[in-house]
Amino acid sequence: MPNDKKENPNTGHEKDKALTISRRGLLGGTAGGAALAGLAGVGGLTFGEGGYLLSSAQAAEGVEGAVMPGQLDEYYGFWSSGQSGEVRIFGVPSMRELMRIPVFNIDGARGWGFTNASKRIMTEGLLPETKEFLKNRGGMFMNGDLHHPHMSFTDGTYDGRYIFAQDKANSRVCRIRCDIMRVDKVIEVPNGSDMHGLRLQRYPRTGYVFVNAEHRVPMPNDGSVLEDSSKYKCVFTAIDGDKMEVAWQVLVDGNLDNCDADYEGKYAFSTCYNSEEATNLAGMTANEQDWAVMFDIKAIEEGVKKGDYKVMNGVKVLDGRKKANSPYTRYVPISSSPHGCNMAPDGIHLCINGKLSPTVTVIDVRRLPDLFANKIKPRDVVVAEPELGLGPLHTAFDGKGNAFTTLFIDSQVAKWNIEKAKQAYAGKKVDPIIEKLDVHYQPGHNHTSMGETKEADGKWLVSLNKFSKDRFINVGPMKPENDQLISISGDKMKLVHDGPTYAEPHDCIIVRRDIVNPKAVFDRDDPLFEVERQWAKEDGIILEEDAKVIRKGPNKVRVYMYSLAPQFGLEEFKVKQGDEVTIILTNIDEVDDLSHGFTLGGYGIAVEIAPQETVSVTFTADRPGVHWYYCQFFCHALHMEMRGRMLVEPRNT
Ligand code: K7E
Ligand code: CUA
Repeated sequence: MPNDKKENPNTGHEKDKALTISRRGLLGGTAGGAALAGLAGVGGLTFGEGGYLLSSAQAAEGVEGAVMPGQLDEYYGFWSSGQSGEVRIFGVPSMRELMRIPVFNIDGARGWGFTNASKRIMTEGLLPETKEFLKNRGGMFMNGDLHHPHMSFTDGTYDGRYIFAQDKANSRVCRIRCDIMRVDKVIEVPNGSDMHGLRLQRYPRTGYVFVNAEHRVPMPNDGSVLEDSSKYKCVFTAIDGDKMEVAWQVLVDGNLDNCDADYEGKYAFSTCYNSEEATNLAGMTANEQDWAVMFDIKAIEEGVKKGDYKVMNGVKVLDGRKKANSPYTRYVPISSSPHGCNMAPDGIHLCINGKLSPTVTVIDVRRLPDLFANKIKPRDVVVAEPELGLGPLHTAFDGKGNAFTTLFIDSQVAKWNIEKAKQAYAGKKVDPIIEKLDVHYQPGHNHTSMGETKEADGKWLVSLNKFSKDRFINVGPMKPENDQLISISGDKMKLVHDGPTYAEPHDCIIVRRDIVNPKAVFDRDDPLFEVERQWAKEDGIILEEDAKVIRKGPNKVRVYMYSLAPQFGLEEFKVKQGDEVTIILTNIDEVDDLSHGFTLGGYGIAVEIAPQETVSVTFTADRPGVHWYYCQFFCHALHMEMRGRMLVEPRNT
């Protein structure tokens, strides 16, 4: 490449060949892809045999899990980001972060929180009182705490339709469309505070999205009850994942934490602590016993049919509290403060992770009909309780009868055999623990490839560690987390990768890549921009062709323009100071990966427009003067030139 550089006689600057070629290719047509390739200028890198880039990464070739440049991962990973509020897409086993899906956060690269569609999605499902509260706060929450992303199921395995996740900070649940990897629905869950545990109905399909209110609050939480915590309540919620509406709620004792569901569509489960119903640490950990709560889905559905509920905040709430002697719930005593709740892919064994207790309690869900029929006692559903080490938080499975439990305090993952644990519980002298592997450090969740489905394949285990300490160079007082990849296909667990991540993955899922098939470009009739299509119809505009300013009233204009690399449909448009301006942008490029952006200088507006997508933004043009808009994704050799001016004419001064 250096040899290709020539002096440009006009500027005296070096001009490189790649740029010349791409300009020529581009100015002649819409060869955006070719331009990008040219611009990327693979200078400095050489290709080895087989097309691999020769680099330091070559040392990894042949090493288990190595995904060489040019190779693709076998799995999609969907990572939570905790307090960052988004979902991240990883490649597994390379552990490369591939993309982020903004959800409860604001994202200027993607226009999330800026576009009319994203604002509508983030606000339309909020409760009336929340909308009122947010009125003078920009209309929407700016943060979320997303712990648990899970993909929709059909017949016990992932179906590639949706990912659902919760927001602990502002009690919401979102749905991500996997065909475009964007959020299409967000709802706020009433009657509960701080939605935390979230899992999905596995059979026959999702179906229900189960979510747990973590904190007990008065109901209604309107200030009429404050100090008297005996009046605080907690609910288990089932959301209809198709409609994204709350189907029903069940009042429970204690604090719910994590949840899961069976493989037959009959039961859901939650870990439950703070049976004391206290409000401080000492109180919450006073009892030696808490519970795992079993929910009988069919009984609850019958209860709803019979009208055995109270309507609160528009939602049917059934009483599943212990003292109510409820047909809907059973409380299985577990040592104090259990945390993770994980259903094994065998469809039989439910693992309740002890957290404060060094044990995992294994429940055989085939015994639940007898429990609900009061034929056996609650603890009779327990078939094993292996002691694994300090701080068991979550358990993952290989589909071959083994379980992998994170030990937060010991900084280890314990591999153990479920069958042997049952034998030991029955009194046999066998050790269920197969192996313990150090992880670095303090693991929370772990997850295996396809591990929460009936297609668990026992290949990979990811340990999401809360502390990285000395694993990476020092970046200041705040350090990354450390997500470690462990091979579990052999006899021994093998740690193969350290992956730093930004605050804070709690949970992840690892999905076989053939299940996930997102589109490369939008369909022009995507429901995401139905509103904009309606506007265009009403204004006699063809979105793909027209670039026009339509005045809708003395103070209201709609500006339609398309984008086609490297130009916007309008090089300038004029509005009056104080106008409510809606800009409707349609990216008519059809090339993969050719997103444009629209950033309006000094107006705090930035959006992404993916190929064949239409987006709109609305704002008040209250700053007079010349304001440049420009494309914010490097899309073309003439990307810098992809811009125009908004002229804001002062109003009668
Ligand atoms: Cu264990 Cu929120 Cu799933 Cu964190 S939770 S670790
Ligand atoms: Cu379009 Cu940069």
